[in-house]
Amino acid sequence: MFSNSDRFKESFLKRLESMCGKGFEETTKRDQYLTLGNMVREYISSKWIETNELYRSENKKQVYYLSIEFLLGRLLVQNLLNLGIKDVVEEGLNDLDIDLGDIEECESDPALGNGGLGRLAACFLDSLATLNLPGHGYGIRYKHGLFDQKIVDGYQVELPEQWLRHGNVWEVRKPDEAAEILFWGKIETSYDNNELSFKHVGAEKVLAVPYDMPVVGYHVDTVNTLRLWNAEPAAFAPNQDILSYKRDTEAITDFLYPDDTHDEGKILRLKQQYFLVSSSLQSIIASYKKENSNIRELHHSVAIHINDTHPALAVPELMRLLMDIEGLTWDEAWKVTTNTLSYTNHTILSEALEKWPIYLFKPLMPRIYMIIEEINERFCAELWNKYPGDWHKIEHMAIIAHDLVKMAHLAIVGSNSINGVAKIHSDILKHREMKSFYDIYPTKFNNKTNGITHRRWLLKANPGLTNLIKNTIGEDFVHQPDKLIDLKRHIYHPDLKEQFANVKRKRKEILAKRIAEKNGILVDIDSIFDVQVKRMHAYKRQLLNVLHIIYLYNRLKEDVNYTIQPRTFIFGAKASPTYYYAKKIIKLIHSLADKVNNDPRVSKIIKVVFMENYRVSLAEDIFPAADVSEQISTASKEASGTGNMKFMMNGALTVGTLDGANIEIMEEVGKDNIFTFGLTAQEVLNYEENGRYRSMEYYHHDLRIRQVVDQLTNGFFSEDEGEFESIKDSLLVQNDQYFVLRDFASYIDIQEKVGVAYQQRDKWLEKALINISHSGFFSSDRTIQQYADDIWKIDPMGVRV
Ligand code: 9GP
Repeated sequence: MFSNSDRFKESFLKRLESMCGKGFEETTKRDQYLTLGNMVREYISSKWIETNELYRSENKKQVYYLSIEFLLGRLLVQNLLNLGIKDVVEEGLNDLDIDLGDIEECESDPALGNGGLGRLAACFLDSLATLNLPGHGYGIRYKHGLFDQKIVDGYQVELPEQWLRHGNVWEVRKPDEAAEILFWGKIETSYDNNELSFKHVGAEKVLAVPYDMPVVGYHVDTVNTLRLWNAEPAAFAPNQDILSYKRDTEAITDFLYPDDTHDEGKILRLKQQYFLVSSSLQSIIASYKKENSNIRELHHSVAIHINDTHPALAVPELMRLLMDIEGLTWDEAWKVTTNTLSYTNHTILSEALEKWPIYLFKPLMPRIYMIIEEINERFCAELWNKYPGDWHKIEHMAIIAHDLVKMAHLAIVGSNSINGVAKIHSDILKHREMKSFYDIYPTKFNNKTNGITHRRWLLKANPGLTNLIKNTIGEDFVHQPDKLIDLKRHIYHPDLKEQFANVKRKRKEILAKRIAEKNGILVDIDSIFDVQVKRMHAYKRQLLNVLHIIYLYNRLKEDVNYTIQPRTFIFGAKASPTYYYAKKIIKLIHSLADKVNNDPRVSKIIKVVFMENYRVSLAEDIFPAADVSEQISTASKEASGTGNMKFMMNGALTVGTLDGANIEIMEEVGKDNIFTFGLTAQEVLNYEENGRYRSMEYYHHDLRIRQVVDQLTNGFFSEDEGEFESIKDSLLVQNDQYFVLRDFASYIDIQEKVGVAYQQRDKWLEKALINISHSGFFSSDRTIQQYADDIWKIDPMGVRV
């Protein structure tokens, strides 16, 4: 049905009318989207079945990527591209006067994740399938993904996201493969034939029903699987209140990241984590046992990856399944478990390294807690042998300490590989944060610098740039992104520079139009589009960006002769609903935008725009239009960042600290093609250790700083003067934990250099093209190949068509 546009058109019309029961003219865009989506899914099905058959018959090792987040983004156009049928479909639709872009707008943007972590997981799935690697995702089918953000009077308001409201054409429900998960109850221990056995009695049962989604590789036959679990009532025990049981059960998969500031929310998050892990492991073992008889060999056929600490319960759960269900001894089970599991750490921020209070954990998962206790005891005994008498060290490394279960420690002890996500991050893990673990397990630690899929972030998001690159260096980079380096030979060619400038301009026009429609702000296409889009967090320092804008405003007001290259500062960010400081920064950006954009003179030179509801589909419009990429986290705090890579691939220049993958971007493009500033990670860590930083000194000694900080509360903004008091306090009273004032001066300097550099148009274009040429290294294909070779030890299957 997709062999040529006429055949497609014919099948599409027939299907549309029969599916919707109305004539073509009466069908809506949504009818058309659903029809096309169903046709594409059907087309994928045969390849999907073949891939699964191949996996069964070859019985080679497969990897299962367990992640609490998969930030997929829309799938229709990406699937068309990967299947190689986008042109045919687009042509056929055009004949019918239908625009594919309009149809795409009907697809909801599945936001089953928060930010970098979840988007990385989605990029990895795309790369696994494209490299013909047998690798599948396991996650949760949240009924409501990350909230929809509305801005009301400058404040963030959260609305429930509704991606399933109109159904999901890509998923297939598989009730026959449901798994049963047990919570609460107690464990009865007994001796049978000299063997200990454990019986879980009085448990609350939850049914985990899988919904499978196909993951289509680019121009290959491989279609892997993303399995998302849905929580449903299992069996009702007598005396159970059916309604509350149903409500409690379904709540497990209702929301991504329930509010965990109170115990009830914490229990729900723990339930989610165990639910994901138990259902996934049961399913993995069941599928292994279909082709293999010896469970002791599981690790030869299966690798299971723990993405961040959320699925760390895979360690005790795999032990439980191997011992209690499969009958292995502790030692046998431990060998299989540790050889099967690997773990990625994505942050050193202590708030994200989960620790669960025992008083919640133990009653909820009694058997799992018993197993963790045993793992902990054995681990501590090992430590005692190594460091006899060093209680302090043992306490510090223990999995259970101070009435808390430490998930990162559990993941490290139970895995054969622990990796960070950029060189500097992995070094910090090895030599500081996890040093004591590195000392005892030096060979387990390694680095895998993150990557992004160029198929979404270049081919799909920026077809204009993709075509320009194809016309300049051919198509090899499409399959081998490191070939983008070939572009470097052409960067001095005036035609290429002009054409690139045109592509960028067109994308700026598209974004400007969107800004005009959504924000009612008219922006200057010739201004620098200076963009900071990412989650709102103190360490990412959107505040530094804001203070710089206030500084520019002051200069422009104070000195009518002060001229700079016009700039449009664009922000996009969601703040976690209970993170009040982050929400205040959102309000601050809006107040600043009001001030700047309404000043008749200043607004001709700078503008501030906050784009509501930042999400994957919006990002696809933003990255191609950016000139400058703001990556200004406090050095050492951003494990990697992946937005930095997406900007670079679309020819934006980075303004960044020496943090995360910015460092590797600098190594790739050279110091002249990136704007770095600020404290190094070492300097930040030294300050944190020696406590010698005094933000007040910077406030008192630098008049520019004093002025902008005072403006937060002196009536400069039209809000009441207390509105931004907490932000000022964070800088002065709380001694500026993220070194905003310490880096302020060097940020101002580098921003001046950016403005000057932009005016040297020719040189700027060369720098942008150099960035694109070197972005191939940051393809997730490279990252995934490294995981496959070094950690999972899996080989490709299938063939390229
Ligand atoms: O904050 C990191 C970000 O730097 C990294 O790029 C991303 C993917 O590795 O993970 C983020 N971490 C989290 O979202 C939570 O650990």
